[in-house]
Formats: sequence, structure tokens, C-alpha cells
Amino acid sequence: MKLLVTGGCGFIGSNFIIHMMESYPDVNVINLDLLTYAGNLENLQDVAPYGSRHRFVRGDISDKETVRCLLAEKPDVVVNFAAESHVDRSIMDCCSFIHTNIRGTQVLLDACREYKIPRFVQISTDEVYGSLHAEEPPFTEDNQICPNSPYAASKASADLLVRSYHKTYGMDVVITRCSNNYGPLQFPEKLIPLMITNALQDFELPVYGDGRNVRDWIHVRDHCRAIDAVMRKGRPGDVYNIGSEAEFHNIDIVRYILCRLDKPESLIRYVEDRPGHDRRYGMNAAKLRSELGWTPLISFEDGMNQTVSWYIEHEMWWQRIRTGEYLNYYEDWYGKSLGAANSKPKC
Ligand code: NAD
Ligand code: TDX
Repeated sequence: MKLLVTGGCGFIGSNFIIHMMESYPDVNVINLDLLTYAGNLENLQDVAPYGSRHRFVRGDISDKETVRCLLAEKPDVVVNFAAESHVDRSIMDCCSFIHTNIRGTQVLLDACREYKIPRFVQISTDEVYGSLHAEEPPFTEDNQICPNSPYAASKASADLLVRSYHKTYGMDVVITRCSNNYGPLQFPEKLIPLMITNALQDFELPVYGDGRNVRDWIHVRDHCRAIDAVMRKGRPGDVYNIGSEAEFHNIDIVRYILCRLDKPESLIRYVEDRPGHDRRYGMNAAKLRSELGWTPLISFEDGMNQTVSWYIEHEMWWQRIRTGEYLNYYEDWYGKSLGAANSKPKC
């Protein structure tokens, strides 16, 4: 099987590529990633032993020529992880969110249609559903889309485009909507890695509002196994929710991290709330469980313990992000260890 994975140098994309390499000897991956601030080639060091089964191409999913050139190689599936993914950044300026999350998805869809790619998998998010009240049941695939942040609106727009290409052109597409991920290789701007790395340095931990917003957490490797299942067995045109029923208040996550690191709660600093801050997300993944037989394997407690240990053991990884040194990795290694096979596509 040959996959085109976009955004494979980010948090979930890199975990997905590692999962695919470890799980299947016959899968080859072309990884198209622009290497924005969120893309880090160092995330793929564990893929090195798999040699040419993983090929990195630096490029923009909105760049038609690059995309067409790669699709001319006829991958069996395109899995689109590439996105601007941070809500706070979308509130500051959402131009790049429109460019990548909407325009980029459209360019990929058009090219998949032209090259008759057998399947397109869109990696979406629970945020497209909006916010739940405390007493409401978790989101099912039948909930109405009601995004509240510019990020969520851009992801919802992409979902609707993907759906429309199925309805209009009969393309084989599937959409996954997952809850909040945590685990190794997550960029330390997101809640869990930010709190772990700040606490390790005795910096303040900024908690938005009253800290009582609820997120539903899933370990990134359980998410990757779910994507794998949907990619192989999902019904064309369908949406699959992904989640592992682990809802927690933000403040409890922060306290858990402080306790695990033996740091004082005096590091907590309540700060101004995020504008339009969704109060609660909760996912019902019954369809994925019953139709595709997926079930999460990592409990929240085990996953968090492993994640905290990972950040303790990989201080160099996140310090290089904090100092910006990770941005030089591509220039330092391009043409050396990555080799000519990892250069821009030639067509
Ligand atoms: P991330 O920000 O860590 O990684 C995004 C990757 O996309 C980066 O490597 C970046 O360089 C790349 N990229 C950005 N713009 C690009 C472009 N124009 N062309 C090519 N590559 C580009 O994001 P993530 O947390 O790994 O999320 C991956 C996907 O999963 C996103 O689509 C996101 O919406 C979705 N998602 C994330 C979560 C979560 O909790 N992180 C939950 C549900 C869904
Ligand atoms: O410093 C912080 N303080 C804080 O209280 C940060 C960064 C976050 N928060 C709160 C805001 C949210 O309620 O923690 C919660 C989680 O925040 P993020 O890590 O920014 O994630 P969220 O906004 O929930 O979105 C995430 O889940 C869905 C991902 O970033 C998205 O890409 C994904 O689609």
C-alpha cells in the first residue's frame, strides 16, 4: 500500500507514520509537509530505520503543481493531516487557517479527483460540533456542525467541501473527527505539553478563565489506530467520531501534572479567558467501535504517566523548540542524511 500523508511532520501525522511503519511491512509513505513552525523533521527520527519506505517532500498542500506531481505516483490513499491547528493562533490571525485548512483541502480534493485516487481521508476534529453544556450527551456524528473559533470554522468548511466532493463527484472520502490528543511529540503550545514543560522549568502555568472547561482526551496512538481502521474499512462518504471517553476539567489536568512532577500548585496562574472559549467537548465513538471494531487501548492514567515521562526524557527535543533551533534541522540535514530521494518532487 502506498500512502500520501500530508502534515506528517506535525504531532499526529508523525505518530501516524511511525504507527504505520511499525505495524505493516508493506506500507510506503510519501510525507508532504510545508514545515511551518509546527512541523519538525526531528519527529521522524524513529522512521530512519525504515529507509526509503518513508519519503519526505517539503511543500504546500495548496500548491497545485507539487500535489499533482505527487499524485501522479498514484498513491492508494491520501490522508490529510496538514493544517493550522492551534485555536489561539486562529484568534490572533486566521489567514493561514483559510489558506491551508480550506484552500489546501480543496487543492488536494481536486487533484485526487483528477488522478482518480481510490480514497481520501480527512482528519477533522470534535471542535466542528461547537460546545456542549454540562448535562448534554456527547457528540454523535448526527450532531449539527456549529464551530465557534476561526480554527473550528476552517475545519468545518473543509469537512463540508470533502462531503460535497463525495456527493457531487462520487469520490470515495471518509472524515474522522477526534477529541483532544495528547502524547509524545506534541508541540508545547498545547495544554498538556505546555503545562509539563513549564512545570519542569518552574515557570507559571497559565490557566484560562476559571479552569473548568472540559476536554475529552485520547492518546495519540489510539487516535492513529482509529484512523488506520477508518482508512481501511470506513464506509465511503461517512463521518467517524473518535474518542476514548476521558472528560476532565482543565484545572484537574494541570493539578495532575503538578502532582506527578512533585511541583507546587502555587505555579498555577489564572489568566484572561480565551475569547469564544468552548465550555465542553465530549465524543461518542460508538459507531467506530461497533462498525469497525476499534477500541482504545491506553487508559488516561497510563497515557499521562508515559507522556510526562517522555517529556522528562526528551528535554532536548522541546528545548530545541523553545530556542527555535529545531527550525534549522531541515537546512542542516537536507541533502545529507535525508538524501536526494527526499528532495522536491521532479516532474
Ligand atoms: P500540528 O500543528 O502538530 O501539525 C500540522 C502539520 O501540518 C505540521 O507539520 C505543519 O508543518 C503541516 N502544515 C501546515 N500547513 C501546511 C501546508 N499548507 N502544507 C503542508 N503541510 C502543512 O497538528 P496536529 O495536532 O498534528 O493535528 C493534525 C490534524 O489533526 C489537524 O488537521 C488537526 O485539525 C487534527 N486534529 C488535531 C487534534 C489535536 O488534539 N491535536 C485533535 C483532533 C483533530
Ligand atoms: O495555556 C493554555 N491554558 C489553558 O487553560 C492553553 C494553551 C490552553 N488552555 C485551555 C484551553 C482549552 O480549554 O486548555 C484546553 C485545551 O487547549 P488546547 O491545548 O489549545 O486545545 P483545544 O483548544 O481544546 O484544541 C485542541 O483539540 C482539538 C487542538 O489544539 C485542536 O487542533 C484540535 O482540533
